[in-house]
Amino acid sequence: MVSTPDAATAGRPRGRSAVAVPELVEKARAGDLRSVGRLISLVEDESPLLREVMALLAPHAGHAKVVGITGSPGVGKSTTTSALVTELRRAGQRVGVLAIDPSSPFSGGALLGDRVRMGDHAVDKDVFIRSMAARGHLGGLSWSTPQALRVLDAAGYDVIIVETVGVGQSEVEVAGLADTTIVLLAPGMGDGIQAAKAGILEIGDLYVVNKADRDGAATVRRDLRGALALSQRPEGAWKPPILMTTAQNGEGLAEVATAIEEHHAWLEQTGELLRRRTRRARDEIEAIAVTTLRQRWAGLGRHAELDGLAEQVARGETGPWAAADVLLASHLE
Ligand SMILES: Nc1nc2c(ncn2[C@@H]2O[C@H](COP(=O)(O)OP(=O)(O)OP(=O)(O)O)[C@@H](O)[C@H]2O)c(=O)[nH]1
Ligand SMILES: [Mg+2]
Repeated sequence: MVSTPDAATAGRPRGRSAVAVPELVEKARAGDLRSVGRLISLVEDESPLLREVMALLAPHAGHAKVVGITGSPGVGKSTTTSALVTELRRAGQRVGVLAIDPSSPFSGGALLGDRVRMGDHAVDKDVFIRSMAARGHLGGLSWSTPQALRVLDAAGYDVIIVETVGVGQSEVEVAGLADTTIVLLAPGMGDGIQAAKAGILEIGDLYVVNKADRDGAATVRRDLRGALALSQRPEGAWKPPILMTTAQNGEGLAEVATAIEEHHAWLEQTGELLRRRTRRARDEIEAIAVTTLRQRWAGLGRHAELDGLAEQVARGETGPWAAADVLLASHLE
């Protein structure tokens, strides 16, 4: 048997010329963790190969349940994620985890602590864990995350957990990416009304008060229940439950897994699942389109055009809207 050149190059370390996309996609779909990792690296590297990768993956995606976990630093997101993975594995589910740090331009290193906390699952071939920096992406979180999700979805993971470090706006952003958003709170994290921050009362499908072993957990739950009762949700909307966990020893995580199932069933019954996924796809398309456009005029030797227009606007020779029209017209063909 003579091995084909494609098969020989597909397993090599990163490097554009060494990548044979169809083989890589096949291997990833067959459960090869290294290939899955390489596809996610293509997302991180904003590789031009993504056009082909996403086209090949698209028919195989749409099966995974996407669960977002958000909350202030230190509430126990990583510990909860790890405990939830344990719970889901017990039920035989294959699980992907994406830990995203929207504030960090660094990949991996910034979230090294998370990897250590996820150590329990390091040898489980049905668990894929990856830290991803949202980097200085022109398109930000909405550019990279849906594409990384598609990789894991098409690779056959039943549940994908997206953990984001909560920094203001990103909490709301991640809610737009997930089917089910879990907002995590904990006692001893500053004032009791942390829930009112960053629109957290609107985005949660499940609320989890973690560190239930600590004093003050019941107070956090009570305050949250009061705040949620006051917040406006439309008629017939999902009523988010409040659950208590001690992630450190896995207590309460079975209930969280059940609540995720219940919420997912509700999403399917009401048609909200398709609506959410359509919204996610819409953001993704927009992010790719805008990024592509910016790349075009920032491309080699194309800066000159924007610079020239900028000078004209600065001199008062033309207005910024007319200049933008010129720029768009020359890049949209
Ligand atoms: N007492 C107690 N401590 C916990 C519990 N869950 C997590 N912790 C501890 O809380 C600290 C923070 O946990 P992490 O899981 O790293 O929290 P995080 O939200 O991922 O933190 P960042 O990623 O830095 O935002 C760690 O020291 C955990 O051991 C719990 O249920 N009870
Ligand atoms: Mg963490």
